[in-house]
Amino acid sequence: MANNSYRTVYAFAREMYPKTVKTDIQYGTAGFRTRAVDLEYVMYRMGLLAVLRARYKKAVIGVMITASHNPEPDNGVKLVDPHGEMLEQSWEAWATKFANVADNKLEDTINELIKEYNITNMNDRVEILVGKDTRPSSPHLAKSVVDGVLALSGKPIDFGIVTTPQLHYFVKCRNTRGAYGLPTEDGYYKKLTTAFKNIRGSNFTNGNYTNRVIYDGANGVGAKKVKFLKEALQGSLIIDMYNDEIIGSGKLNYLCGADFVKSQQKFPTGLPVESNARCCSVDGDADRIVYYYLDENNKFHLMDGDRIATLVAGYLQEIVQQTGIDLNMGLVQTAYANGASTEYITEKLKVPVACVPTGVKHLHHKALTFDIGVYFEANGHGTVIFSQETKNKLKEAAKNNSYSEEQRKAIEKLQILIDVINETVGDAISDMLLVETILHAKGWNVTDWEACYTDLPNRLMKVTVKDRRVIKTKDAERICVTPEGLQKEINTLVSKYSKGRAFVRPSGTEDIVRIYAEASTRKETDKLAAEVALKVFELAGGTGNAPEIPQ
Ligand code: 16G
Ligand code: MG
Repeated sequence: MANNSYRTVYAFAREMYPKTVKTDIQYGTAGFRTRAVDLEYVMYRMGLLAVLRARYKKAVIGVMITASHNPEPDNGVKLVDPHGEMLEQSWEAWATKFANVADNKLEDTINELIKEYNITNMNDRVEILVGKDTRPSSPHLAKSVVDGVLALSGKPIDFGIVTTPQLHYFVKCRNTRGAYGLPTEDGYYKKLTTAFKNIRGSNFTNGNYTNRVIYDGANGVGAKKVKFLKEALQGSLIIDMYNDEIIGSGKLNYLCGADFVKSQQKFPTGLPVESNARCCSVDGDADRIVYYYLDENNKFHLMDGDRIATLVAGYLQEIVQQTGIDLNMGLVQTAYANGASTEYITEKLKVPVACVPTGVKHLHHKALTFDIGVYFEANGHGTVIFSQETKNKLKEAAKNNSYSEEQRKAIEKLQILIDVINETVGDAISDMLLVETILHAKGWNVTDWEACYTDLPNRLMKVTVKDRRVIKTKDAERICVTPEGLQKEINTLVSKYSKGRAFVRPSGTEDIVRIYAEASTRKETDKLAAEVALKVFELAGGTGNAPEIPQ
């Protein structure tokens, strides 16, 4: 298949994008992520791969340049599949292979892929949508992707600076020929805000709910884009924005943003201190959101992805019941979900919960098995997916006179609500509009929301080991299979504590083992986490200083 017309690929690779790094990198849970200076040839090769993927799928493919919540010297890239979802797992291995082959083996690798998938339409001018976040390194890395696309005669369409979920949305719009929405930024704001304003009606406040939120843009694309969102919202929601320095400020994600707030459990820098005011933070590419507030004593209260998940699932459950249509709804979480949230949602709200391994693709995949699948990671990444059958059922029912007026109102509401949601992937902007819609409907302020259940104290720790691959897990990462004996030790430790739970797993993004623990008190939780960490250190080849057990 390598004919003369593809000579440019290899010339480019040799002259302009030579492989500059010897060590291999891996297409992980969120694509490639490393120092921006090491990514040029990787970007070029992802441009090539995107064209091949698009020809194989006979569809538009996306390439997003971002390193999400990582600090500014880093950057990264991930591919977006035709329905706007993450790249299919079997192609992750190809991405890894493409990134790591020597320059003089690139041609062979391309041919190998073409052969394996029997790609015969190598002349199709497939469209590749390219998006990037606000990092100073992003524009020139985007150029490398574009060169890769052009080298294989694909058609790059550069969307400029967009959020990750916006790019996912554009890909889906393009592939559904506009049925999902207009594939433009304006189309995106219009779809979301029209639905939002429609549900909210003319009463912007309700009960304890006030329509103002303090918003931390993490000095990234989430700040840049909210300006447009605000215009489209026409005062129905007042977004007071902070941390909105855009390019070149060097402060992206620094002491602010969703990852900082969630992992440090702290109020971010740059926001005004106002007791009981509803605040939210997004991450560097705006695909995660967490809420929080400071109480009268300046105590920090976090409303993370679990809280959002329970709020959303609970509300949808209510509406679904009002419609009188039989729809099965489920919530998908990971082992990191706070035990109290799982208990609340299963016992109180009676919504079934599924647990899957960490990583958006696993959650998304499982959510697809329900009529309405809600998924959220504790870190604030999540969305809701409605099956096509569900959408059809709602459409039919809306026209069916045998439903009562009340039922039809609920059906209509649910249909509009679907348009507030970006179903392709977790989307901070869309999730914010969804949370605000539900709080408004319930007439809740942030403390009413928090009162649903009380989180169990929890602790995250990390341990460095010689080779993190010695840790193997099963049962959605809740059970550790190797090294032998470790799980038994964890069980013994956990059994000493009331409401104790702990698990360990190798990180997919860093060279470490992660430990999670929860128990009924803060002191017990810290102790349990450290004890488990020490066992990992002892049995899994820990390096450096052994974890200390607090007394
Ligand atoms: C990536 C994942 C995120 C996951 C995190 C876990 C995507 C888009 N992102 O950021 O879902 O929570 O990795 O990191 O899948 P870890 O494996 O280092 O704990
Ligand atoms: Mg992100």
